[in-house]
Amino acid sequence: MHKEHVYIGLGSNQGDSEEVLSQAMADIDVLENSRLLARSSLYVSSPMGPQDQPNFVNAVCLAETSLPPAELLCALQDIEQAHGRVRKADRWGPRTLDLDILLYGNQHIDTPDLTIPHYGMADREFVLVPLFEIAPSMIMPDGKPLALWVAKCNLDGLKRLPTSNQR
Ligand code: ROI
Repeated sequence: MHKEHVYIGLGSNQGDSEEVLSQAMADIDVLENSRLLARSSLYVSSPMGPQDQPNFVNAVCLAETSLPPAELLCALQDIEQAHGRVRKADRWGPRTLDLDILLYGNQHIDTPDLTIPHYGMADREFVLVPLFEIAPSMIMPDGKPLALWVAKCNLDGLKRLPTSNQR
């Protein structure tokens, strides 16, 4: 069966975020017709958007899957739900678990539900740095090396958690 490589961004700032992210990556590993290939370290990041919310824990993982993008999105939303995510009108508020498809093979997708490559990647250090950790030689959809995107982002609010915190 044909499989695509998919990079998924994970974020949480409610509950035991480190545990939630580790569990979510284990959940992705057991999705049907899918397998986890790599996981970044966990990072603590100051919130982008409204500042009156807790710091986030972020990570990126690489999986291979034969689920088409829309089915993968549904499966990831199921994982979000299982971790108590309640979708609120407040798009920028705190969340127990946020899973974003960053890249799906080299496909470009633009539907009401799904924009791939993920629209916010370029200015999110909490996505680019963990992505760089597991894909240091990646060329981005604009043809530029990921390393160049990382070099341009502000790393001030970002801290890699020590390995002892990685579960
Ligand atoms: N800020 C950080 N640092 N990490 C996130 O995952 C994140 N997710 C969000 C908003 C509220 C935009 N801010 C974030 O959805």
